[in-house]
Amino acid sequence: MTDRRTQVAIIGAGPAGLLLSHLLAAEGVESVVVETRSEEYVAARIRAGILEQSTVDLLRSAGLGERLTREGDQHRGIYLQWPSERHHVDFVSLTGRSVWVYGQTEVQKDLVAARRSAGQEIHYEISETALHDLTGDLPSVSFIDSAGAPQRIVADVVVGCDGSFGPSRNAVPAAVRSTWEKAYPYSWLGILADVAPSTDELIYAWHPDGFAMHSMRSSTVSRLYLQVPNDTAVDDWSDDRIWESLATRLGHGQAGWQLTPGPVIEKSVLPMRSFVQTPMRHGRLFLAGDAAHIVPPTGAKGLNLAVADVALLAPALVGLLRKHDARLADEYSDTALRRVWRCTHFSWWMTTMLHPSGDPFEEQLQLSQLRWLTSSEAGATGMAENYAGLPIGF
Ligand code: RFL
Ligand code: PHB
Repeated sequence: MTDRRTQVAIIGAGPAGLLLSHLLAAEGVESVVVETRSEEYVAARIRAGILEQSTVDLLRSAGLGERLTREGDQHRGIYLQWPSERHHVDFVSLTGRSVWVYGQTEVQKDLVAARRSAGQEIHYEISETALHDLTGDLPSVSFIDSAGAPQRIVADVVVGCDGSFGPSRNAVPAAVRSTWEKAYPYSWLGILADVAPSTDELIYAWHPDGFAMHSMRSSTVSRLYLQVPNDTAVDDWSDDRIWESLATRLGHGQAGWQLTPGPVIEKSVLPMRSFVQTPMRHGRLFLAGDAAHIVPPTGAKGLNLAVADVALLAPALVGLLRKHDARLADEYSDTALRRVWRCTHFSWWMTTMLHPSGDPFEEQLQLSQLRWLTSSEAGATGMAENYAGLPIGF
């Protein structure tokens, strides 16, 4: 077993883990990152597409905004629609804040490039990650490296940025942790298509057949989703069937608008759930991002929430490790959870408003809510404030 001593051991090289190592390095705090997957696999995973204003501001101020500014597409708002109606909700005029279309794959590539040029130590393709001595002064993370050799990182602090399936959250003893969870009775079938988007901004569509959404990655690549039953097999949906359903749900009563189909590059089914684990700190273990909370994708919050956690955690760890000031670290869990619960509520609210449940009473309430949101400035402003994102530290 080889021991390596560092200040912060970070488990997971997704956006939360890499951004944390980047922000810590900028303040002179050393970290080592470990990751089960390969660098290529992590960078190719197709996930989030929308960045909030505060995420963009943070990435820019951290020196990660150059390509985002060049290639990202700033959107003023979104379209909300239901049969025969389509309304634009303009976040900029309502709140002065906007959102950006810039894929998580691109954020990940920018982070990898920045960490590589800074010489960040990252161990990819590791296995058997285990956390030790989390309530002592010298916690550690052991693992088997890509060459099969046992390794151990001994640190002042361990941060679990290992997403929904990593070991960190379960390293908090059951007697100490609380979890809240909700599964939804539907999933999303998502496609990435090599075709120019048929819309200038995202469309969220309520339809009696199920929710549909038109998003995008660039001026030539579209991302679209369909509500499907849980346990749907992706092979049951041919490309033709997907495009027909999208055209029906997105085009219903939209005179003069057409969905342009194109070659499907990727196709997958995503289950939806809400999950929160508290506290986000146990001894010298801190949790950030999907390791501590999961939201259904309807509100576009997951990646933004991971970034917001790290934006709080980095100064907290700098205070703890460089200035011997534990105040922000002690407040981290409570402060982060305020935003986590706000985003958990917003994601649940967007999800339950837009996915017809089959219950006729509930469906009338959904439509009533959509009409109110798109006709009342007060309603639209509440949605805009949550979607475009509350300031870091909210
Ligand atoms: P990640 O990205 O899952 O990274 C965790 C990393 O930890 C590694 N890992 C381990 N490493 C070492 N040892 C172990 N034992 C490990 N176990 C796991 C994993 O391999 C992985 O690399 O978590 P992080 O960094 O917290 O980032 C969270 C975001 O990835 C996630 O919230 C978003 O993708 C959610 N999300 C969206 N968020 C948005 O803000 N806007 C969106 O538009 C949006 N759309 C989406 C989404 C997620 C989706 N899927 C597939 C879940 C759309 C989709 C379809
Ligand atoms: C996406 O582009 O993948 C995306 C956008 C907005 C969402 C969810 C996913 O709410």
